[in-house]
Amino acid sequence: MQREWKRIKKYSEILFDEFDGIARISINRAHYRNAFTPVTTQEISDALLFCREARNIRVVVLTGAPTEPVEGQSREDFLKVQAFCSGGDMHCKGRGGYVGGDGVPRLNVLDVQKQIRSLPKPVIAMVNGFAVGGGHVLHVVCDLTIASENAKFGQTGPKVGSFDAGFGSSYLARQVGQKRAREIWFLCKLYTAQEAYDMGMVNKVVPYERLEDEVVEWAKTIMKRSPIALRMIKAGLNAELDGQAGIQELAGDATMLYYFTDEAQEGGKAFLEKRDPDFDQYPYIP
Ligand code: 1HA
Repeated sequence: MQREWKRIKKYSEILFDEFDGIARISINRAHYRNAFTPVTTQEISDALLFCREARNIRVVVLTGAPTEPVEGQSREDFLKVQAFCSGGDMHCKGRGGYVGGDGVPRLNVLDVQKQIRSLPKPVIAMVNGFAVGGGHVLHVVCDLTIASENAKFGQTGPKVGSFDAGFGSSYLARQVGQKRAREIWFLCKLYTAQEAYDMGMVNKVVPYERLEDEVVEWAKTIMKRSPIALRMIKAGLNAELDGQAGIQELAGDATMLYYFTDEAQEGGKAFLEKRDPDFDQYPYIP
């Protein structure tokens, strides 16, 4: 089905669109299999910040822009060149990080990973082709992954002089188990969407033409659920892995809920009225 996605904001290396409460962030560098530069990741960060603030956005979808169809190109050949993201752009890999126009080396995709995990809204990776290297890690950190049948998954770091020993390893291992995570990193093989599904790092595999419909259906179902319940579940699942930083997120959400109570309001009111707070009026629930 064709949808009328509305452009939220114009960027140079990503597309940022909205449809019925769903924000879609597409890495738009299809000629390089949607590899990211420091600019791409900075733009994704900016778009995620927008999604955090925007009250009408309930679900975020991360994907890669498709290539332009070439005349005479078969469906099979078209599908072979599609990418979700092929990781850091090797043209900018310098000493100390990926180097943009300002000459400064950065690993700012790590900020994007943290933002995706701490966004209090579900993020779905819509994997339409290669999810490789740092691009693989991006799908790993999303809450859900829906892939098309042509998608290919894998790490390349130890082959190309890189590694992600953070979420790209530890969180991956939570999804596929320690043995599989080590295999993925040690061998640097590519896996089919079905293999990635069987390993537990993909929620569903569908034909390419159905991918967006499937993702939108999942998003619409999610949007029928209680936003605060989803937010708390996401924070709780993260906290289990994220130590103090995870507890901070979950605790922040608990504080937010506490501030909705009369009991919390009484504390502030009493301070401003220069009297002792009367907390006895609020019931203690066993
Ligand atoms: O590990 C990290 C980090 C760790 C910690 C903290 C931050 C990190 C940040 C980033 C990363 C990384 O991402 S390291 C891993 C970087 N990525 C890769 O090693 C993947 C490189 N690409 C590939 O292995 C393959 O291109 C592919 C499996 C995704 C697709 O293969 P295919 O279909 O055979 O296409 P190919 O011919 O290789 O590529 C098509 C075009 O896209 C080529 O350009 P062209 O010769 O047509 O001008 C190719 O150079 C370009 N391209 C593909 N991937 C990248 C790329 N150009 C730059 N960077 C890429 N990553």
